Amino acid sequence: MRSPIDEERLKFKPLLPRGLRAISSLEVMEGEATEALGNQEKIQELLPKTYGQPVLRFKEGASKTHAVHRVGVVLSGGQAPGGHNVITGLFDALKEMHPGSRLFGFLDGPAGVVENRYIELTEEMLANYRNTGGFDLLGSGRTKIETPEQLGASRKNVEALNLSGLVIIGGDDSNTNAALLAEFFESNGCHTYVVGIPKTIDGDLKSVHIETPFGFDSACKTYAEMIGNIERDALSAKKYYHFIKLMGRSASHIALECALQTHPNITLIGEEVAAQKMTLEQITNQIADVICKRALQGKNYGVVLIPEGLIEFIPEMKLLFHELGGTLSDKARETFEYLPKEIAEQLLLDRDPHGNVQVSRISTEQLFIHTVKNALEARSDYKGKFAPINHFFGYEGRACLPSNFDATYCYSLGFAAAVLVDSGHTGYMCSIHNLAQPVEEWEVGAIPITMLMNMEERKGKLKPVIQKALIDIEGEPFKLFASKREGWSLNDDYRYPGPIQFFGSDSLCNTTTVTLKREKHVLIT
Ligand code: FBP
Repeated sequence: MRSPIDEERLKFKPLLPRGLRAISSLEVMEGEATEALGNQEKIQELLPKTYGQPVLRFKEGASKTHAVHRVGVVLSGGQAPGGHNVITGLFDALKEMHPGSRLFGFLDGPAGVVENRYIELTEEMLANYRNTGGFDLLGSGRTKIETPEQLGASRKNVEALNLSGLVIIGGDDSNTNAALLAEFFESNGCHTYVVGIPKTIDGDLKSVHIETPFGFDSACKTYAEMIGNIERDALSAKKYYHFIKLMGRSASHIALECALQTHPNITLIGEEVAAQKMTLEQITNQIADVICKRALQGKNYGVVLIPEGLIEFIPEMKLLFHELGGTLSDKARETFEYLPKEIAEQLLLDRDPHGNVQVSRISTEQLFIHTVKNALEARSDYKGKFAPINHFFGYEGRACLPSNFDATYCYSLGFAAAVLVDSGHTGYMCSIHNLAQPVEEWEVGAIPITMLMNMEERKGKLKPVIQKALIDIEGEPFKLFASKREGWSLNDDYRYPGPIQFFGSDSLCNTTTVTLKREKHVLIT
């Protein structure tokens, strides 16, 4: 049985940007030719058919009739709030262009495409998933499509279904899959156009053209609510230090956004640690210094945010990850032996199918509790009481009800994907601009996925992949944080954002992240 809030959310009708409302008369305009982010020659050599395609913008034109389409859709990688709305947007747009069009959902992520597991999606089925969180409509997975067998099987399956389009909803790794499939289909005379949708709570799939991936807004709001609650508890009980690890496999966007929303005492940022080449000992001392200063004020409590990806940015840990699985150098061995046993064991876990370290399974917050405790014990001038509690806020934020922003953004992304399939574009990712402005003013188009790619080492080999967008420590969001953090470390200037709001004024319900607003120079302090 549905909860009352689920019932209400099913009735929510996302607005469409002005530029998507007349979907039957949209024209796709080609802009400038593009280049890959890095290793241009190699990416062009590996993806010759889809490389260098132009940026696209949608524009209202003359009304036209549309072909019947059969389109496949797949949810890929980690859950992110709003995924179901991409699917409902895609479905509604296809039906609006031609009521005879049909949508098929592949099950359990890219594996469903390779293994030909799918269901047909109908209005009745989707009626229960509008504006809901999670990826449970189809399930998800992290299969990397790269071998000739996987590529061949995918082609056979989309051809057997006679698909004119395949829409892949995913993060950097899943959209790398989309780029490889688009190239393979084009090179082999397969007429299924592949379109990518930018998704990830981590916030690291972005560029000049992709202002934010979907899911980041809702996930950060969920974590910020929980952090605010903990801050208030800390301030009430005045006896615990809360060490909170936050998701964000590589980039620290989530930690930065949550800090801007909640003003905790300490927030570590992986990109800054990397830029300053800070060692484990230096980071530990930085935290211990704040704890000592607060103890002098009689404050033996506080909140510390730790991005899960931080661990890979610490130089000695980076070296260790690089050498694990082979012979360890003296330096790497020394680091390994220094770690508490359970953390050292977590480091030995298998990597995911894309070669990423599974940082969500490494208790970095416990590592810092351990090192900070030792550091404080060694300080003769520290007279405070250190009672730490560890938390991990990760999976809690990935399947929540999407905020109005994500529900609306995703619905529009689904519409944009339908336009791309209809206009015969492949190897593209939908891109919507002006997202910090009201929905009516959003501008819709697409960019070739190759534009986001470079060559990186994965499982010991150089591969063409989408480059993760890390925090720019010269950028506006970080600069705002840097200007405030000293004050937040000592004066408990906590903020309590409360739960995501769906009903009420625009400032409560329809505002997006501080990160996006600062990046787009929408003034806020
Ligand atoms: P995506 O990049 O696929 O969106 O997933 C990101 C993420 O949520 C990370 O924040 C986290 O480290 C990882 O997924 C956890 O992966 P898994 O779901 O496989 O445990």
